[in-house]
Amino acid sequence: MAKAQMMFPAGFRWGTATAAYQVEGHNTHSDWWAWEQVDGRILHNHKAGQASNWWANAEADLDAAAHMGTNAHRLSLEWSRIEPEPSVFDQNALDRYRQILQALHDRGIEPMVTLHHFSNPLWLVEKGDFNSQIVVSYFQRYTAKVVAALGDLIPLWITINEPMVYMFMRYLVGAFPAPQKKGLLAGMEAVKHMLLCHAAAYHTIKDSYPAAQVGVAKNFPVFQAKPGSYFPARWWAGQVNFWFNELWMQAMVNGRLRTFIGSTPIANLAGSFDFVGVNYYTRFYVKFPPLGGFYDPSWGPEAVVSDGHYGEVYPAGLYQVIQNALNYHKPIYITENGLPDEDDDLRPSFILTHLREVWRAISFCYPVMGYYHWSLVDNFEWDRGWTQRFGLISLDPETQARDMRPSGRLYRDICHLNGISSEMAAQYTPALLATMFPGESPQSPAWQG
Ligand code: IFM
Repeated sequence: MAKAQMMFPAGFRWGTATAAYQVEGHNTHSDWWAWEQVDGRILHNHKAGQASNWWANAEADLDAAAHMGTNAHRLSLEWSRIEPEPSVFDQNALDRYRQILQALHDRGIEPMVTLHHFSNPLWLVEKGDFNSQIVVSYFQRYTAKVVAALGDLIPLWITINEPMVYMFMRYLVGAFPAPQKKGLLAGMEAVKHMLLCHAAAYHTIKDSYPAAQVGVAKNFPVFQAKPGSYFPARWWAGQVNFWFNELWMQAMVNGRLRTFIGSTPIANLAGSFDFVGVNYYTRFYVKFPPLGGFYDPSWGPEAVVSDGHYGEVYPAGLYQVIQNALNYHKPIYITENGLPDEDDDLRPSFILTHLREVWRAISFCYPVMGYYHWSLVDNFEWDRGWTQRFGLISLDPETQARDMRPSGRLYRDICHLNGISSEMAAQYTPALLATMFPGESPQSPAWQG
């Protein structure tokens, strides 16, 4: 039977991704935990609570990840667990992380570990966290502790997750736990301090483990002016793209941060990344003039939009951001890609169409080393609480009952094949078969033979 296949290179990382606060549960020393307690901040006043219960039993989901045939997983460490009070490091927490990392290795799953994923120890917030340069020495000390305790188990590191999303949601939108100072200037100052933290962590890791690969997971939305827009709108979309997508990357390349009036050097930053971590979700039509919101959520009649108006499903954008990432001349990992889709009616085709873009990039010899689907299991989605379900495995946070979604079974088939196939399209998303694999059908002679 000759069914069409798009095969990936041997050793390609088939991964899933999670973050500590979103799955572990009971991170009571985190700024998010305190933030959630006030009504009106999280949609429907949802609480993380025990989340996906990973602190007690990550192993259950890791078994499922192994059963799926994944060979990579991206997870994060919760700083507020490791250092619940300034200078007080919790050995039990480090031991538990060691257990989880070992559990990954034991299942043939390579860990990629994020040091900072949107959550701060409460004590750090009291000291001004990213508003103050003081954060850099604290972040370096935390990193050094993690490197000493866990470094032998971590081949791939992410220092900071989605720094520009973090800046935007926290300093400009105000939907993430409040910093001491808000607004654009404070936000830009925070970006500078995040870059300094990144550089300090990069060198701390490399000093002990020169072969470790260290990067940042950067969210790269596609920003566009609405089709048919005039020059000012297109110019503005370019500006948004520069400040949100390029600024951080250029700083890591050049060691200089562009400001509104020039640029400022950042010590030890130039060249401090070994790969580009791409988080890709969607395309935004940028509003011009930017009044009453920065993007236009009327996606157009053909657009497929995921739950809760999270965003347009736009697979071609993944290819575009991979092409842009080539500018940095480093290996590329798709460190997050996924969508909220509780009833799983979009996810199977989302996965196949996005992976086709990855395959297309690889077939042009673009160095894409792995794909980490967000997420392995439903988890606490920050300000949107439990309303958005990203998991290949569904979760009832009350009972902790889990069920593999059809997309989880599809991902299992993909990992086992090391590719995507017309047979998968026929089985999981028949409507896609003709467009993705023209001429292929279960009725065709090739499938009968
Ligand atoms: O859940 C988040 C994750 O923490 C960061 N990237 C986007 C995901 C989906 O919104």
